[in-house]
Amino acid sequence: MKKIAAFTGSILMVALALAGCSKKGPEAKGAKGDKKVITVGYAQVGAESDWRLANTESFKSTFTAENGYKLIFDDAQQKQENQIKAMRNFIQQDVDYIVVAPVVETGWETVLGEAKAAGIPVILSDRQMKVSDDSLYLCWVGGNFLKEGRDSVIWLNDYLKKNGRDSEKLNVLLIQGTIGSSAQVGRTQGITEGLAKNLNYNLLAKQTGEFTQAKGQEVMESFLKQYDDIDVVFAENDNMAWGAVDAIKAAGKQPGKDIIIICFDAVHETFNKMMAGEINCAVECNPLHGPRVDSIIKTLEAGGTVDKIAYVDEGVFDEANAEAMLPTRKY
Ligand code: GYE
Repeated sequence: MKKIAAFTGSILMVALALAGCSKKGPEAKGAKGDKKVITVGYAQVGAESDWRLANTESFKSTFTAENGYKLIFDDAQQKQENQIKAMRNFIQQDVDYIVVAPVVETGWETVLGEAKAAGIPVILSDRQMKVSDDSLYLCWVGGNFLKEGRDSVIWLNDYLKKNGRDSEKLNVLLIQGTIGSSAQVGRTQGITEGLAKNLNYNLLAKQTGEFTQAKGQEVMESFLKQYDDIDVVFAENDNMAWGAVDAIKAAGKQPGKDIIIICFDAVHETFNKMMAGEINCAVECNPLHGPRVDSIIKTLEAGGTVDKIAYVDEGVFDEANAEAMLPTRKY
């Protein structure tokens, strides 16, 4: 049985809808005394970045048989149509929960409606969806991308001040993530709004690097051909920043010195690059959502309530604290 009784607040409506549609009875629990195995289908974005690999690992190591789960994992290779197909497969297999990290924000109503009609709760993790009716999904847990974007510019403001460069005019470039993903939308908004508050910042251009290292490098190469005076590069994830670092070196410039590099995620390799002085700042985005989704499901199974939206706490790291922080980092 879908344990969806006793929801409160904004979740009440979806609980009622799901409970009404639920087609499984207590008999689904198996023989008396048996512990029910919970089947979870995870529609993952892809394997585009180190953050994503850490996220996949977090789900695979959490949703194990020992922990009472059967995990059906699907890699959508960064394509929404593949994710929708995966969700339909999960519905057909009558899983207990669907978990999705939606590649983009929009276009989910139909498949969410199908899950709802089948009585299967949908939990969003990592990226968000923008849907006309929020009761189509149960809840979401992930990073606060708008705040991450804002934090990155706050770091830049402080850094320039500390280095006596706060009255300098600076040319800025932005390498964006997958266009239309909530990680891109939030970070771009936070960055561009932050930059617009200071007339010294001149945003020359922004272009997507699809959250991959290869694309990030390509975009940086073309930026370097177009502009000879680049002061700051924001890359909306670590891997694109690594690609940018390589492109800058190949162009005979020093990343982190000639050009300030700021990125998002803060996985181990970025700490190494901050310690080597090639990346200046990394705004944290925590990928370890497996245990968070596990705890949501356990709460629901016990008849409890969960928050509709839950943001994870995230920090900001830079050259000054990278070495001290690295041993404490889990990804
Ligand atoms: O920053 C990036 C990944 O959605 C927060 O997706 C996630 C982003 C992350 O590919 O590295």
